[in-house]
Amino acid sequence: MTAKPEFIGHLEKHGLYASVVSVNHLDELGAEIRSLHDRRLLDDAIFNYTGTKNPYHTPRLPKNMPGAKSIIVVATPQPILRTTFHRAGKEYKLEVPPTYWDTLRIIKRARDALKRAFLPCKYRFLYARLPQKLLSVRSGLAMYGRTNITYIPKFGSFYRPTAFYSDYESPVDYWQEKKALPSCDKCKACQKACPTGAIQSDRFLIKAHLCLTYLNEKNSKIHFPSGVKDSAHNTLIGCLRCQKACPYDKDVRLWYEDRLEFSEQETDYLLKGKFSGAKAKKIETKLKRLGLDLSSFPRNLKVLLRGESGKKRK
Ligand code: B12
Ligand code: SF4
Ligand code: SF4
Repeated sequence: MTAKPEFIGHLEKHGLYASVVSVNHLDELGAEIRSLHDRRLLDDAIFNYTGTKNPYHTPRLPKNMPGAKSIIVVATPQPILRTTFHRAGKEYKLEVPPTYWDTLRIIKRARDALKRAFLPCKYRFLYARLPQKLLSVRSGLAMYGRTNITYIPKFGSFYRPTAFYSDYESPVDYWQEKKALPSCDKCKACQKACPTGAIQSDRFLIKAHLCLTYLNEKNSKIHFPSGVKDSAHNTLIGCLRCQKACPYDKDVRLWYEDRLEFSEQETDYLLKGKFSGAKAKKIETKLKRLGLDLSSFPRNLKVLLRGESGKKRK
């Protein structure tokens, strides 16, 4: 058996996890997602989620690295971000799930770690837009849960996968069959916790167009469907219900980083939803540190605070 490439152990010493596959699998990665869409198992809105220009399911080798040899995927563990809003004399701690924030910093950290791991060789690492979960699982780095989110040892689903094309030719190609978490056979925790019925018992592939994240990442002008209860909302963007319910996330579900506070005036401003000029720019700069922008305000904050004050009245 070929030994594990040294760079993987080097990254682990710095708290990052990695795997590598041959670039020859690039087409297979995209084709697998496209075939779900062709078979009408994947909604158009999800298939086209990142736009129709360079979509994640039709990856192409970058023009400036035509001789790429491998695709390396790096997993960076990330906690939940907790931020504080002040409203009518009360303090509300609201959450932003892992992977929404510090994206550029995480990509840079992963690339820098790779560069260091290969020294004195100077390989190149170019950011790759492709199906990141599928790559993580096909490379053996992660496993799928029935949530359709992917899980690594120790950090569960609390990690961001980042893929790079590289001119490094790996002696090992970790490409393999997809694996599900061993407990998914008997467990229904995520399905029970899902507030919108996106996780179904008769199929592994979720109905992603029902997922709350799909609904609350849309522009604030778009209302939530009437069937979505106030109690469904649990984070400023996205949703953490299925992740918090999963036994594979038991060691990380209370892993938080506290970041920023919004005064009564700032909270009121965000809830009014009339954004323009310097004030809007200033608050948007602040929101960026949470991985947010003004597009999902006031809707998401309004509905979340409504649910939170409801809870306090009980
Ligand atoms: C489109 C998209 C969404 C859509 C659709 C989600 C979905 N499930 O497809 C929406 C907006 C709903 C969404 C939501 C979220 N997303 Co999102 N999303 C993406 C994006 C752009 C593409 C995902 C994709 O490929 N979808 C297409 C489907 C078909 O792919 P798939 O889910 O991998 O499908 C596989 C499984 O179903 C599996 N499968 C099917 N049957 C079976 C049977 C068995 C036995 C097995 C083993 C497997 C298996 O095979 C399928 C592929 O062939 C990626 C970024 C990227 N470029 O990859 C981020 C990404 C996947 N999202 C991410 C995250 C974190 C989320 C949220 C958790 C955010 C949140 N906290 O709210 C939620 C989770 C929702 C959920 N339960 O999936 C992370 C995942 C990190 C991780 N640890 O896995 C990514 C990688 C972004 C990132 N870089 O951080 N997302
Ligand atoms: S993120 Fe929320 S809405 Fe989406 S599948 Fe998980 S629990 Fe359901
Ligand atoms: S909650 Fe249970 S069924 Fe859902 S992903 Fe986790 S182990 Fe699998």
